[in-house]
Amino acid sequence: MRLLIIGAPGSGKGTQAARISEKLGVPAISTGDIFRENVKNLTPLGQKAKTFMDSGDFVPDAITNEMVQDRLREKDAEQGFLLDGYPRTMAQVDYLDGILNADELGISAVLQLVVPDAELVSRLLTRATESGRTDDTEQVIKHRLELYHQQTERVVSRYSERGILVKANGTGPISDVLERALQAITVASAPGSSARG
Ligand code: B4P
Repeated sequence: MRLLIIGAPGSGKGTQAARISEKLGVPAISTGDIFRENVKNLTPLGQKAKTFMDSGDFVPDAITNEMVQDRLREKDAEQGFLLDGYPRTMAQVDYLDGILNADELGISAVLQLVVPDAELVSRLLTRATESGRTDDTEQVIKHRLELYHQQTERVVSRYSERGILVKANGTGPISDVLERALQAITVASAPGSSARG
């Protein structure tokens, strides 16, 4: 299975990706986590990414695309993967198509987690008090949400046009969201499925 999980910051992508990947036996690959790991280890990639992340901007496509391509070439991703937080721009959509088309592979399903903006802000402000993430301040959260609406919603529309998008309500207890997400993925990736949104 080759799956994507898309949602606004705070929609629970990371939370659900870990659980879905465990259930389905494919690695969860989070671009945000890879960047944060690099920032923590002071690698050249981390040094390039840090300024963008701290201000809530996207890391430039060229850097992000190359990093994803390298990660998808690792052995554990051969049989499938769950990409969390990528693609977020139309250029990234095209790049991912190029990587997959070269190996004659397709995307099984794209799961969008839907959560109202007010709840997103409140979740991230709660996380800010616990995690110390430098991009969880009120002003930066607002900017990350704007970028999501401006750029990533176009990505969502593109996958919807292709008929591989499924939506799940991302509010309520984490276990309920997981159940809805797994159900949506199962329906979407069934052969001949027409229940796609
Ligand atoms: P990410 O790490 O992807 O950060 P995010 O979009 O804010 O989502 P995150 O994973 O943190 O939150 P989640 O929805 O899981 O990216 C960080 C930065 O990296 C970006 O701003 C950008 O600079 C860079 N980057 C990453 N990918 C990139 C790309 N493709 N191109 C360019 N730049 C890129 O939400 C989790 C929170 O919600 C948690 O606090 C959790 O406890 C809570 N939560 C989850 N489910 C809940 C529920 N049901 N109820 C209540 N709370 C819940």
